[in-house]
Amino acid sequence: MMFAPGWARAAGKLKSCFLIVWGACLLQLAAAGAVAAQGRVTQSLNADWRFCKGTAQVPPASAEWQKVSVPHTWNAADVLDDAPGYYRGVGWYRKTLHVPAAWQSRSLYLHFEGASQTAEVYVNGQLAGRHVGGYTAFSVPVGKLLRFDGAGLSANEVLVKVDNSPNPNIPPLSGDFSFYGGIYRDVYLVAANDVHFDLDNYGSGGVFVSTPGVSAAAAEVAVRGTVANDARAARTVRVTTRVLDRSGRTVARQQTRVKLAAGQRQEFRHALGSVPKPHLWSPDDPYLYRVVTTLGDDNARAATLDEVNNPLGMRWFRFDPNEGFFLNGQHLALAGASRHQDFQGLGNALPDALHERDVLLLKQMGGNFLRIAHYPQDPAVLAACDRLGVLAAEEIPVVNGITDSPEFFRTCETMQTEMIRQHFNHPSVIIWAYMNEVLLRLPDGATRENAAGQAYFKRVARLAQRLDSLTRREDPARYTMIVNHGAFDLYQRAGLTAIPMLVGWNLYAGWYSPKLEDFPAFMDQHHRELPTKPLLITEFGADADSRLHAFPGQRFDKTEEYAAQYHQFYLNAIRKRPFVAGAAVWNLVEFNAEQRQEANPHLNTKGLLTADRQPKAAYLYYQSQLLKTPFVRIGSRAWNLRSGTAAGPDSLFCAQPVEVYTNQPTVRLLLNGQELGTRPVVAGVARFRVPFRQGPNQLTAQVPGQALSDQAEIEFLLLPQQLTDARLPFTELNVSLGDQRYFTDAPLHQVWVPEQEYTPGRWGYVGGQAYVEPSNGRLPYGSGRNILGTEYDALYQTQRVGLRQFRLDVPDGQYEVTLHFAELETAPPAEQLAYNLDQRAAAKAAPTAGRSFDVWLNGQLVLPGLGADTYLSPLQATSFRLPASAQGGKGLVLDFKARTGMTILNGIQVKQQY
Ligand code: GCB
Ligand code: CA
Repeated sequence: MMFAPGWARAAGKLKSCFLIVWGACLLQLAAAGAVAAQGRVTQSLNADWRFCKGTAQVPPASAEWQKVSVPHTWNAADVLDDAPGYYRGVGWYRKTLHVPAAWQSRSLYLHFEGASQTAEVYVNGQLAGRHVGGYTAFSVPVGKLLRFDGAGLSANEVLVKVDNSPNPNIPPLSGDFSFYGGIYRDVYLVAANDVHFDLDNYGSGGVFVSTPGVSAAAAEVAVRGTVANDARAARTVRVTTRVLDRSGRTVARQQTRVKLAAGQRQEFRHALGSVPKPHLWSPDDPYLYRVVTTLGDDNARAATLDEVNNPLGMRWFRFDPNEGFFLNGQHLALAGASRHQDFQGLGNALPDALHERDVLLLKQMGGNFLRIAHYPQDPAVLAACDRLGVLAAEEIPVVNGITDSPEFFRTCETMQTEMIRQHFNHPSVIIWAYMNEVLLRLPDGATRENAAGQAYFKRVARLAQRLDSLTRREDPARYTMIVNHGAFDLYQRAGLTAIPMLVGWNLYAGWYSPKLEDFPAFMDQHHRELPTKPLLITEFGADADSRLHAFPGQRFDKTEEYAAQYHQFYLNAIRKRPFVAGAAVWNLVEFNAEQRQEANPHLNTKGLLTADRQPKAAYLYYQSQLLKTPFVRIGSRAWNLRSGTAAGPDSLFCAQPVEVYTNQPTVRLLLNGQELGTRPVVAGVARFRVPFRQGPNQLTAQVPGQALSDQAEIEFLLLPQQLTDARLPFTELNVSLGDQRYFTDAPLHQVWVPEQEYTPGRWGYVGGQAYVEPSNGRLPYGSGRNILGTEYDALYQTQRVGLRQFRLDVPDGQYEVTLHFAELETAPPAEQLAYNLDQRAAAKAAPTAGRSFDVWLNGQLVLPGLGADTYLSPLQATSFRLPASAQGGKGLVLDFKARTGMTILNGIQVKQQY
């Protein structure tokens, strides 16, 4: 017997409920050495596909088919480049299936875990099935289209047309994430017996497990499903459900006989009496039972015709508007994060192991709650939540707005049904949601007040009502939720806070709006005005580019320091309000949003982890607050290459603040073995000032009286205060103008320091002011625009305007000076950042005011007439490297002289050669 290489992988791996089943069947068959297998066979089909981007019709015969394996996306690279937009269109995939003659009598299906966003599956040139929606699984029956020639293996062609073009009838319509195209999750071929559990039920496993009653004393388990008889003869089968504990002992069992006419489908229901003293499932003890449902031939006692395995967690829960969330009768503050499904460099095409790792990283943070947003994710995510004890909310991608068309409504309903049925058997799921910030973008012509607006609110409410009713019908045991942005009255008025069982709020006070204090006020308003409605904080977060640091951080400066401060404020405010059932940080990980203009473009940097999953300070802070085990970590331990200027003319250190995060009462800090003091811990944080020295600095945080400590190795590049200081010979200086932040460039081993004003003996600018983007009220300084032609956007986004000089009183010698420029004034001016940034404002940029200026170096005109007519095109990084010699103790003097408009400088690097 021969199988595709994916065979072993499918068999060995723990997958979602129904995939576990398949694995189990395979193992069983292999052990029995069964050749004429009767049970279900499943092969993963990930290897050896051919792909081409193409036209809407048949793929061009001459097309250069590229060899790929799935998971695959065609957008992994183009969401990262400087060209606005990414390919949204058709892609074709093809693959040869080799099927044995013995499968002719079987029921054969192709199962796709996800293809974005529409798919048409052809087998041997004929349409086998279609699917709409990029985030849910689907199964396509292919048996009738497969060819079986002779006794050996027969080759069959599978062709899949995938399309991620924008489509007004398919959510999401817009959003702050990239809508990657491709077959980006696993694909399987299922060969079931002609009598089998339902394989035509919205891509689900066809068998549904629930726990109608669970208490510490006893649990009732219910199982329902459908048996399908694809055979030409009538059959009578036995359906058996067994509940096994972890040791494999059967704790409950039920069997029924089902009679099926040829071609008939028949439902079955098992109510398994009570399991005494069930081992409960919880985050601390995610104990899983296994529910094995088998189909046996009534005549041949031994043969198993089909088998489906599902995980089972015995738990019960409720939400209370005053007291929050309760699991198994005990209060549990839900705390965690949301997560998108992409990974640095891979787009959304991830191996399961990377999905699982994210859930583990959430667990290791102390999180017990995952908001699976903004769409259903890989079954591996749900399975990991079950196993690790992470409670989950999942939602369909109705984001920012809706289309008022019957087709859009129907697509939403189908997606919701698929999500619920596909992930029904995951005990981790407690909430099904279906809308995110749906009133963020009103349609053209509609306002909050006018008739068009009112009509739109009605239509949105109608869709919400339909999805809510559907969800309660499909799954009466879970809660429904709508997630809103912080416009309380708007959602109230539209009726969207009344429809769902739970209301989620995405709140960004202190980020998109100025005052942190508006956050607690908002929670209190909900509690006051909607006293019967439990609430969750479904989003809050602040961007942090881990290369950027400042003392102190400021709102919107994208430093880790501000983000850490923001999260400390939020967590404390949430904890003071027991009526808040749960909170999920936006986001666990940095994620790609192609249209985002940022310090690090195309990236939403609100992640507590970087896009390659390195923890930022805020992640460590959450660990200190959420983990129950003793914990201590130096907050900025990952910032291990730093710089700064010596504290005074005589000192050989630079003092910078360092935060230590712990759940213990006091912390002692040592620098290179020398004690810096012991500090009390306030709300999880102990604050120190550390006198860093040139070179390696070893920081040790200790909890007095305990064997609990953390160590960080930090290399410090100490800049002399007086540039001729012989004890700290000048080597190089990198300055970001118009900037108050440090920027660490680890790969180049360079640190850019904030600007300063020139004083004799030192370095700095003379005259001018920091650039502030006129149309952007959020940035404290600099521009938010994408700068083309550089990976160092953050540096080019800030600038000093109108400076007269930049001077450095360096010792005599030979130097290399590099000046960096980017024209930040453009027309049209930058768009205001909305929560979702789906505009294409970056596409066109033209200079507003003409500017032209000269740069002189040590009295020589080196850059004449810099301006729009010469080298400075808008939002384009430009730099010039100039040799320079300092002589006669005069240092280096750069003069900036305007011809028209104002002079500018974005960055300067000075390096001593000899
Ligand atoms: C939101 C959205 C989310 C965005 C986030 C942000 O409210 O729900 O999709 O990514 O804000 O970072 O702006
Ligand atoms: Ca997968």
